[in-house]
Amino acid sequence: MQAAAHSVGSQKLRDVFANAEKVLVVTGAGVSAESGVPTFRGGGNTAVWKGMPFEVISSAGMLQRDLPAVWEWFNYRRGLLRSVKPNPAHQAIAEWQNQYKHLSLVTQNIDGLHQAAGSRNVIELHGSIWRGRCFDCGGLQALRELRIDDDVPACPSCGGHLRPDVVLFGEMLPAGAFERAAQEAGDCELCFVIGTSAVVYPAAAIPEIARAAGAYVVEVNPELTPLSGLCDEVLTGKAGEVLPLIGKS
Ligand code: BV8
Ligand code: ZN
Repeated sequence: MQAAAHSVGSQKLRDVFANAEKVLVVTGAGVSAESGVPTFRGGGNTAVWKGMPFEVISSAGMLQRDLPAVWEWFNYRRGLLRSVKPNPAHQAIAEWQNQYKHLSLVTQNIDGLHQAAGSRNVIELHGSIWRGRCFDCGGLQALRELRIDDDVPACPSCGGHLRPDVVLFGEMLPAGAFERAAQEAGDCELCFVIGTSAVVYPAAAIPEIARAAGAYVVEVNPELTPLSGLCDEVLTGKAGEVLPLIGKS
């Protein structure tokens, strides 16, 4: 698909984009790639930290075995994120939210860039790198201001150990998050799937639910994914270049 100067996608997409009332946007690490945030899988290899594939360092097992190592991994990533800004893909999605009666945004990303771009009511399926959660009292602690050196940060309310408020492999998603996302998928007329390799579950099931419910499903990704065959339309390209052109005549 050669991106014409002013529009991308089929006439069908332009029609659905113009007339839909209920829209669902599902995003993964690829939507933040143009902001300089490394993806997990791209170019065939998987992110590795100190010799451990990220599914290992970002796992419930590692939290039990070595909490300081988990903090070191997320401190490193939070350090990377301090200097990044939302890109045109995040901005396009935030603008769409003002255009539609009902647009819901479901992300696997923990980087907070959708919110930084102005998106509201973002369903964070896998939590946020900017929050800590207390093992003992369950209290949440904003981490943006918190100076974290190598120790495990303590809960300001009860002194207990904090953990990153992210969903690790082998852990359940935040209460109600998947259910809300599945509800939106079952109701939407148009579903965009942007920058995800669609291999991590249950997140990857959301577009499948939208498809099964009859929504027009559109994938935006420079590479094909296990989901591509299930989509009504695949826009092959970078989200920051493709999204601003969608619906433009
Ligand atoms: C659970 C937070 C149950 C932490 C994350 C069913 C089948 C098989 C396995 C399972 C299954 N059900 C459960 C599992 C196990 C596991 C899983 O799915 N494993 C996978 C690896 C097979 N799932 C879980 O463990 C989940 N929990 O199932 O609990 C349970 C039941 C009972 C009791 C207890 C528990 C929890 C999963 C969540 C884990 N946490 N993140 C952290 O960030 O470290 S997952 C993390 O990885 C991300 O959040 C995201 O979900 C995933 C990475 O995927 P993507 O975001 O898609 O990124 P990726 O790099 O892979 O791809 C980027 C894409 O962008 C590429 O396609 C690329 O081409 C594209 N791209 C690149 N540049 C651009 C672009 N696109 C557009 N524009 C560009 N410029
Ligand atoms: Zn506490």
